[in-house]
Amino acid sequence: TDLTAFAYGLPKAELHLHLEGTLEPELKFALAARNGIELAEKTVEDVRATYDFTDLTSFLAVYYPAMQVLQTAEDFHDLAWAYLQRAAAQGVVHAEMFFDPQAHTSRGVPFANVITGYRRAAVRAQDELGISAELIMCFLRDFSAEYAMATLMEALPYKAWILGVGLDSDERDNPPAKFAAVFERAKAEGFFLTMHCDIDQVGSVDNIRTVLTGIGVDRIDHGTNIVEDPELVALAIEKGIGFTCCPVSNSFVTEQMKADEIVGLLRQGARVMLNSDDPAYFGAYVGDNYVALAEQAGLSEAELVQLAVNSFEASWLTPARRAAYI
Ligand code: ES4
Ligand code: ZN
Repeated sequence: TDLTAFAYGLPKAELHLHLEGTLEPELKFALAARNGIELAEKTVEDVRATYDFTDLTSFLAVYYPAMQVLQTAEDFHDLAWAYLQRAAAQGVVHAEMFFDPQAHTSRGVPFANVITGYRRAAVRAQDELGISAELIMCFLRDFSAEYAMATLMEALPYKAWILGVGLDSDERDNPPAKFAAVFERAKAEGFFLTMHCDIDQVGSVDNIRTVLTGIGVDRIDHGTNIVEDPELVALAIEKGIGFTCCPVSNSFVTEQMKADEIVGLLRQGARVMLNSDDPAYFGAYVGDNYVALAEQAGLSEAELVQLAVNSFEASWLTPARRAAYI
């Protein structure tokens, strides 16, 4: 349709994308075969039948076990390269991609396999697709702060390949304050900072206040519960904080896209933009998220353009490179 063509054609940055969440069933089977792994599911349909999510917990229970097929640097390369080609087809010209090293090191896969494979795909995207791709290393918040700090230390030799650090996985009982020292060290090392502040969390607005006024993040992932506190919204707008919203993901882990919150923030001038989160699992890449929210909320073309502009303004591109896009 016209809307789809317009949404896909808009040049945009994707800022909230978990590389491990781009594992499509077809690639899962190919990697399993290459690594001699027997999977419980026999067909692509069997795999998709397990995508029956009602909340974050039921999603994570499918997401982590699927990663067993990712072992060699080549596997990580193939995963990221497949994503980058799909993203390019939906108008992505710049991607800042999350990866979860502890989801791999915790099962014995060397950190070096993960980072070298992903980096090779990022470089290839620039060379062959003309899109810039960067990596953001996320800590798994349901592991200890000590393991996060050890992961940060393990990453330092690869600092040039990592633009920032983030925090994901299950937020319940794992608030941002648990990782304050890790993020302070990361900031001192020169990394940009972001953290998930999920929409399904009771008391999420308190976590948002902590990350904005205490830890001092550059962006917030999701974070739309900030609408509960108008003074905090005003502060976020003043600071130019980016909110990496994921409407289709929201509709899987809660009962709705949170369109009112996202669009309300957009119309107040907050730096919100749309992203895909875990597109292989939620069935929607970034352009599809623009289409879904536009259909749900009746967005104008000018508002879709504003979302795309926000994606560059909230990106961690250097000012000179950002200026090339907006
Ligand atoms: C995630 Cl939807 C979501 N929430 C928290 N952590 C995640 N990691 C990958 N997808
Ligand atoms: Zn996410």
